[in-house]
Amino acid sequence: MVAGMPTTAPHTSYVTCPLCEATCGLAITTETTAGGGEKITGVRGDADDVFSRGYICPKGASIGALHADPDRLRTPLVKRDGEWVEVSWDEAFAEIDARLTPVIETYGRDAVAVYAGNPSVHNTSTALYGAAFYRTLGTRNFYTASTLDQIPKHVSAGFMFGHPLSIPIPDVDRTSYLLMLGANPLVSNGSLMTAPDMRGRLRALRERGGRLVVVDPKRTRTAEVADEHHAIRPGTDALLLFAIVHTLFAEDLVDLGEVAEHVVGLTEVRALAEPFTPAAVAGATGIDADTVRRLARDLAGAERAAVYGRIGTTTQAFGTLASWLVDVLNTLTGNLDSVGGAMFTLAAGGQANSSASFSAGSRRGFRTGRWHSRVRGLPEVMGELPVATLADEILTPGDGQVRALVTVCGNPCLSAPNGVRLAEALDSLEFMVSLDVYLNETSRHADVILPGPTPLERSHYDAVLYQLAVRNVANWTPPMLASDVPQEWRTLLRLIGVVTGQGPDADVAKLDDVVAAEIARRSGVDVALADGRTGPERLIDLLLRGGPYGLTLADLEAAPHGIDLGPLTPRLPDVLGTPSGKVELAPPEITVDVPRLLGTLALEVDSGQMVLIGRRQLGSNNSWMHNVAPLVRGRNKCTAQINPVDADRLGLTDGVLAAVSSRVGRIEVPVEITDAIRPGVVSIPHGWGHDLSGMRTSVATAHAGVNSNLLTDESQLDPLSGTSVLNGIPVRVEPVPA
Ligand SMILES: Nc1nc2c(c(=O)[nH]1)N[C@H]1C(S)=C(S)[C@@H](COP(=O)(O)OP(=O)(O)OC[C@H]3O[C@@H](n4cnc5c(=O)[nH]c(N)nc54)[C@H](O)[C@@H]3O)O[C@H]1N2
Ligand SMILES: Nc1nc2c(c(=O)[nH]1)N[C@H]1C(S)=C(S)[C@@H](COP(=O)(O)OP(=O)(O)OC[C@H]3O[C@@H](n4cnc5c(=O)[nH]c(N)nc54)[C@H](O)[C@@H]3O)O[C@H]1N2
Ligand code: SF4
Ligand SMILES: [Mo]
Repeated sequence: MVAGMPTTAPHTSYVTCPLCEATCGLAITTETTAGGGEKITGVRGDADDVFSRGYICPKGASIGALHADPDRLRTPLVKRDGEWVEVSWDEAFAEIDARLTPVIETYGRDAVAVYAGNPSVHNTSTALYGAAFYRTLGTRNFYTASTLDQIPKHVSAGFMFGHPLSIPIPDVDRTSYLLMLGANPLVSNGSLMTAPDMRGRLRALRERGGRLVVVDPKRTRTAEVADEHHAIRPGTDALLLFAIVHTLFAEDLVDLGEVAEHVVGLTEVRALAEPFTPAAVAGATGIDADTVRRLARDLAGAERAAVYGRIGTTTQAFGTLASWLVDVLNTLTGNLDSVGGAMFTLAAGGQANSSASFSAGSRRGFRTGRWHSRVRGLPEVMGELPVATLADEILTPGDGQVRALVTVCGNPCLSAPNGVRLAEALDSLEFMVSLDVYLNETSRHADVILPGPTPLERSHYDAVLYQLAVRNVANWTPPMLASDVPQEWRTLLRLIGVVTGQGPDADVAKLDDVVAAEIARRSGVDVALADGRTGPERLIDLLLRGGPYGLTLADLEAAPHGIDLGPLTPRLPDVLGTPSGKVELAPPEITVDVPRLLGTLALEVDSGQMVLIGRRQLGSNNSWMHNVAPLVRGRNKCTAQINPVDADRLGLTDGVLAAVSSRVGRIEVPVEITDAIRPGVVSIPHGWGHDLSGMRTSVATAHAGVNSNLLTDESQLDPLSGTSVLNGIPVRVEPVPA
């Protein structure tokens, strides 16, 4: 027998893919090698998964390659005299204690900033224990990828429904009309809408006679399977949505249906919509008045309809207004909380809006601006400050300056605006620690890097994303493979030990008890019910026990393909957490921004001005999966897509390098001419630009691409949410001089 050859029969494990929001079930086969190791021999979609029914995407199919990536860190690294040294976990924590503790003692907790990135939500350890760490650290300098993403939707949900996670989800499986703006789920696999196999779900919608309407400056894959596509000018969705609202009132099409008695603010909305006539917005949006009126009539006339907006509507200048208007439309057309409309998920555990204290009527509503950022005076939202101002807080001297940073699953040097300035800021810190699995664009600036196990080496329960699912489901994944890398919940508990002055080797079991007791208290259950379990297993068991279905972890352990808890059901008024107990259709905290939108109507549209938008790609996961060889194979995917009309005008041909410049930066990127993109718009994907020095990402570096965020302007934010404007950035596009 040759070493490495399989020696035992294949074994199949069923795991929930943690790589995006779709929560697909995977069936992964392994064989034991002669060396005693486990070798992955196949990854398929789990045909028996109650939610995904066998669906899988290229990223999920590459989870074995991700797991086996030789560049992945397995040992802590400490930078000594500019060189990375592999150290033991004890040495790493000794270093952290020696350098972080003095910062806290000298400058206080706010001098330590945290940046939590996207995968921290998809990782049960970092989602649950990260929250405990951030709370314990108690810094006001808390930053996450949410201010590059969905926080406008939290703000609108918070003020309208009383809790930022009470987000209405399109009931795609039962709707007959879906108006989708700024989303491309056929590539992204859906967001703020946990729904594996969107292609299948949208096909089913059309097969039952329903209609899909896509609003996007690009004819995306999703637009291609739609009944209608409207190529809107970037950044103008709030105008379009307001004009639809206007039309509903003007043509007497408003009908709130069952929820009427629970809604206040109708007359205010009507008055606010007054100036936004279809004709008034046509010039700015590029969508003519007749089309807007027809969209309003179709939406109102559909038996069951849902309006849904995503990245293109949140990471833009009017992100909160657009997010709010999406749900204003759902309400005005009688589709809020209605079957086939936009409904509230009832998750099996961990959902604030179904928790014991919520049901007991402690409805404090939602607030922002409880504190402000020191340098730019930007309001706090959900305990966070805008990532766009992190560099300011580090670089600007004075009382309250950020001196140390902890990153958790984040790569802001590529994902946030102006990565060059942020990199400079990170280099000026007294201390930085990255919980990360790669030595990459961000972690290369750290003093200590703490890795974690691969997705196949840890347990998984999607406590967050099941709260946003199009069906009520629950699925538990035990660790599939053993790991010599400590679980990240242990690492985070050790960090809690450091920041609470217990030193580098605090009693992790005791700290875990404290976290569990807190979760039990909030879930309204006795912590002893989960006796015999520790770590995330115990927390999930407690959350499930406190949840509305009374499940236990044992129930999920007995159901490797998941438990289907049924379609969404109406939840009004119980789901509401507003002080009034009503749906606030015109919250003053949101409508205060309407005059700014109104101001854009008077602006002259400059048809020669190019604007930049982003796009997602099937094989990418923001910045970090470009080191997985099967995903970056083939032609360069980091291109600037422009319309043939613009290419002609600007003297660009397919494949040549274009120089794209904005107020803050300039990049050179190959041109891809396509009539799928609206004239006047250039689309460049984010997450590329892996050609920096000092990294350990050999595959990504060989497929570097360029960082589109060198063009995004950190001064441009949606004021209500602090979210960066990543779509609709004015740019110049020209040939690179030979
Ligand atoms: N221009 C533009 N910019 C954008 C966007 C856009 O549309 N356009 N999109 C924005 C959006 S929506 C988002 S969410 C952000 C994402 O922003 P980030 O979350 O900052 O970036 P990611 O690329 O997701 O980087 C994730 C990091 O986590 C690490 N990681 C992965 N798995 C694990 C793990 O299990 N444990 C640990 N400890 N680390 C892990 C990776 O190595 C990587 O360093 O980007 C934003 N930036
Ligand atoms: N394969 C893959 N899947 C992913 C990710 C990934 O990087 N790769 N990232 C994950 C993450 S973190 C997130 S947040 C989700 C995001 O999920 P989606 O929101 O579905 O993401 P995108 O595919 O970027 O779709 C955004 C669309 O908005 C359009 N757009 C840009 N500007 C505007 C505008 O002003 N108005 C309108 N109406 N449209 C506009 C763009 O052309 C694009 O088609 O995807 C997740 N899934
Ligand atoms: S769609 Fe998302 S959850 Fe499903 S296999 Fe792909 S990456 Fe994994
Ligand atoms: Mo995101």
